[in-house]
Amino acid sequence: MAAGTAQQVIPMFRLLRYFSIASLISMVLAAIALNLFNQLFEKQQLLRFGEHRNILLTKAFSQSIWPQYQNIAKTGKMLDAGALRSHPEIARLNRSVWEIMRGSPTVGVNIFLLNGRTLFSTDPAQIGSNSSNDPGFLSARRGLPSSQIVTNDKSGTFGGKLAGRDVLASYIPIRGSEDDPIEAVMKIYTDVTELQKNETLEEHLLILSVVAVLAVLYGVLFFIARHADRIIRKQYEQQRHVEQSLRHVTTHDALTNLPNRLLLLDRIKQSLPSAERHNNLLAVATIALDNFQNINNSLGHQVGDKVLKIVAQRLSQCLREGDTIARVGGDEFVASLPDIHSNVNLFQIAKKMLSIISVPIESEGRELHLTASIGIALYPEHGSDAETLMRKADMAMHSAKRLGRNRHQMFVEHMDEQVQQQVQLEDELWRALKNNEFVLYYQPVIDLNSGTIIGAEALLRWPNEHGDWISPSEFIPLTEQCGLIVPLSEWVFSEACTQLQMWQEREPGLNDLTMSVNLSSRHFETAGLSTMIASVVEQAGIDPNRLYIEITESMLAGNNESVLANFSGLKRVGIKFSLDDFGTGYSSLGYLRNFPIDLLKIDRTFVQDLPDNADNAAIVTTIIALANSVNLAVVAKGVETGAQAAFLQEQGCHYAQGFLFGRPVPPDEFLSLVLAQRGKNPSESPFQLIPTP
Ligand SMILES: Nc1nc2c(ncn2[C@@H]2O[C@H](COP(=O)(O)OP(=O)(O)OP(=O)(O)O)[C@@H](O)[C@H]2O)c(=O)[nH]1
Ligand SMILES: [Mg+2]
Repeated sequence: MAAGTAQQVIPMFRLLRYFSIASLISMVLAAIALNLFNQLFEKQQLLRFGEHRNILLTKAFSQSIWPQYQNIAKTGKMLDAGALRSHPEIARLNRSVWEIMRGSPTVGVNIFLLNGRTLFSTDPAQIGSNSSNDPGFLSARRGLPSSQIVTNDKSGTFGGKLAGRDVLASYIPIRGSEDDPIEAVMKIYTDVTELQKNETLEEHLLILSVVAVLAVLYGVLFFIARHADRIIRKQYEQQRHVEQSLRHVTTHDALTNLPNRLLLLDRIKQSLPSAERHNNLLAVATIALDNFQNINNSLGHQVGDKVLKIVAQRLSQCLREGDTIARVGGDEFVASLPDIHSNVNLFQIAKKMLSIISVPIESEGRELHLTASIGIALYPEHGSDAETLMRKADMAMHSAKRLGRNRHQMFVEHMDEQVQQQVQLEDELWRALKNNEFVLYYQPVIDLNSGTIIGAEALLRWPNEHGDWISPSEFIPLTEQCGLIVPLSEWVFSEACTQLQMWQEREPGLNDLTMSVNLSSRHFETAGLSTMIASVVEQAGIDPNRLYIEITESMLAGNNESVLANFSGLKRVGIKFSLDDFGTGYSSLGYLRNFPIDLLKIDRTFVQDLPDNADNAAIVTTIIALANSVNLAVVAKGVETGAQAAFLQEQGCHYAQGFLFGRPVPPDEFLSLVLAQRGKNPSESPFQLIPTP
């Protein structure tokens, strides 16, 4: 398996097998070698022993018997074979020889004259025959005794008497003493069959005992080798186990046990050639949970982990054979889907994934509702390598998020640029915060009855490098996505509160001014928000009652625990809440029981056509009446004309903001505006538009 995930397994060294084979071969070779050596050695031994005995025999014969036959030795060469056989001297010699041979293993004797003629033989048939070319005879005639063993004699020597026997034949010169000349050559046949048999038996016994010793040695070594083999096996198993665990750890996600990015890339790489061969599509889908951070923030990391495991299990259920689902980080999963035959097929899988994720998850007695955004890239249309496909699926997923989440989105070419622009903008935003490039403008909020500025709404502004203002609606969603919203919000609160304090320091009479600050929904769901704002207020040294946090209706829906905690925490320290854009959402005051709001802000869309637009007039009238019935103050936004202001005041609206009273301005201008207004006679106030009755 890859990035080296398909690793080679090193085979185990099979000690016992090699030991057994090598030992067996060694034993057989040792037995053969021993046998050969022994045979050679014993034959030599037998030859030496037999020859020595025959030399002694010949010596005795030469000295005691042979001198009696000098006569026939001389005349014998003139006689033919028949005459020799019937010669009385030969008959006497025959008896003498048989006399000597009795009781000994000698089974035959020949006596050759120096010309090679057989003068005498215990086998009469051989008398008179010629052995002048016999190598044994020739050697003996030169004075060198010579012997040879004929095993299992087939020649039928001595008329067949020695057939099948082992015979030692020695040629020995006959002479009176050592220094005398050679007179004849004696050939002595000795039957060594029994001797040979005994030797062979001894030889077998020796081999057997050597083999037995080797077998015992083998047995001892076998036990040692078996023990060593077991240790090797155990170590090998342990090593394999460690390797397998290591391979698993490096290729799988620890939390969900799904393959990780490394293994996924490998699987995609493996599937691509097959997709190319069979002309199939291969899809890579990035599945990212929506707003998963809320779960971590409101219920804790442990619940978040549990949710991730459940999602991993569910996604695995959507897979077909050959598919892979991997967790590649945080709340992001990537599926490799080879063998896709059509887009319809693919969208069915994506829908199945979305629907299985949306099944509520039970956790500690509550139901969690999850959604996800899926981005899909296809081989070969969007890329031909795993990395490109994964990158494009990721872009498509981000696009699905931008389009509202809980959907699947196929990659389309221009996404590349969009995402790059977004990444660049994210970088710029982070840099802007670091370099203090953001600024706050302040828009006056007017008391419609007195016409005085009672407070300011802090509005975030960001000038780009050309000096143009970039609208918060353009960059706030991005700051929420990239996590910048939290530090940015912190900065906004700190800046606005400090500013309020600075105005008051410069003009102590302004200690009744209020400050409204907008809060992002994402930030409202962040644990610890209330502590952060409380400490900012404390550090700035302002009265918490003068700070209004602007939230929207949708932020209160959903019973989010962090929201509840933040809301009550902020209320406890005395900070107030205004409900922004009222009328555009649920328009229900029912949930105000859980969230006691201090101020209601009517959205500009209802104000813009007042008083002529009857529908808007009816809505605004109803909202004001509703608010008054529960003793809620009301601010109308987007007031641009005197007629709008007059209508609102008539309906009982308390406060207003809009271009009629002042655009958002830098802090110094705002201060001048307030001071200018407060310095005037109320009747001259530009905001005292409606004459007091
Ligand atoms: N419980 C848990 N949370 C994790 C883990 N890894 C990352 N996270 C969190 O997962 C969250 C992923 O956040 P994002 O995907 O950026 O944001 P989101 O809230 O899901 O919002 P969108 O994806 O934009 O819809 C972050 O808050 C991470 O801290 C983990 O192993 N366990
Ligand atoms: Mg997410």
